[in-house]
Amino acid sequence: MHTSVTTIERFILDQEDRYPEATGELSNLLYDICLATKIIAASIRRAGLVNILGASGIQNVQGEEQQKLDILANETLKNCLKHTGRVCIMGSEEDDDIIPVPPEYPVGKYAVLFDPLDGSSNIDVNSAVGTIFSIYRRVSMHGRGTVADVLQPGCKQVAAGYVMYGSSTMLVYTTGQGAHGFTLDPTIGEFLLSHPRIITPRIGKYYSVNESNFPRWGKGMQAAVRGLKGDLTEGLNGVVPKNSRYIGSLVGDFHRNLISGGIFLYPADSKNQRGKLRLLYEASPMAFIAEQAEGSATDGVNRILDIMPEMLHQRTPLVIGSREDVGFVADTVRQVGERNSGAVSQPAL
Ligand code: P6P
Repeated sequence: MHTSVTTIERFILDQEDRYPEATGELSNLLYDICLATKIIAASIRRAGLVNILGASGIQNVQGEEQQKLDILANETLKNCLKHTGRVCIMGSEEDDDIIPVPPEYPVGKYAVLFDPLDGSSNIDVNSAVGTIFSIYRRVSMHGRGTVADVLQPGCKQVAAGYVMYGSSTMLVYTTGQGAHGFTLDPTIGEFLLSHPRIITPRIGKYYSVNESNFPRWGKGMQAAVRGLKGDLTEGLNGVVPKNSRYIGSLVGDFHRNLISGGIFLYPADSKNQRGKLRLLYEASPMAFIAEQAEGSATDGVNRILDIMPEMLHQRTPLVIGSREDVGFVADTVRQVGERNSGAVSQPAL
């Protein structure tokens, strides 16, 4: 029986055909990233068998204990991208500074940022981890790429995506023509189209947040999360009470909510004044995907994709997922802010 399977390569080409001016470079860059994530997936599947579990004894720029798989994922992505002539500069959660293309290789017109293995603290307990990537067209006019090529607002992304290494390996990406999901068939080593044009429900079933931080949030965020649970003690309007789901891995929590409907929150708090998650290689790519799936993403109040980055590892509060739920949080934060001390213009605490 003929099965109409669409490989990601075929899908990317079909999308490219809609742009007569397309040169195929972005398509090839997306293939390069797919190859890197297949290699990472294979390593993760064997992690329990080969001695690549556990900490490396090295700390990354975030001051976080680098897991061996973090390093392997980071080196795999850099090795799959640096020689292609499609990239002018890279940025990674695992590298202190921007990553130039080695002088022996040509440079191209794209800047690529990535979190090579997000949620890596979950590796040793075999919980979902993922790779997140974000692609911009360079803004520098010539030569080897510069930091300006990566410090662009999320609305300038030309593509973004993530790979979740979960019960199956799934890739979700967008180039601004919707968000589409592919599942890796390990028997043939191909990502096959499994979730064309993902649309996230306007109202979600779940809310995902680390509630142990509740005492450190601002009053507005505390009221909003109470409202998500149907607790209307604030006298504000609420939403249909949601179930709590939180696995401590952005990719895993985001993906569940994207498919089923839900809201993920990592607010700023009195300890993390700018929030914990990073703007360029976590919040912005996920925000691009969320908006392409008819969801939305804010820092609690302001649209993530409008934030102008100032630093490579800049952090941001993040509220992302089902459009009406994200809107409820923003409205609640504003109402509480106006009630307590005048109009709110700063990110929600
Ligand atoms: P917490 C993983 O370390 C991560 O960067 C995200 O993947 C995840 O959403 C968040 O941190 C979890 O943070 O403070 O709840 O453990």
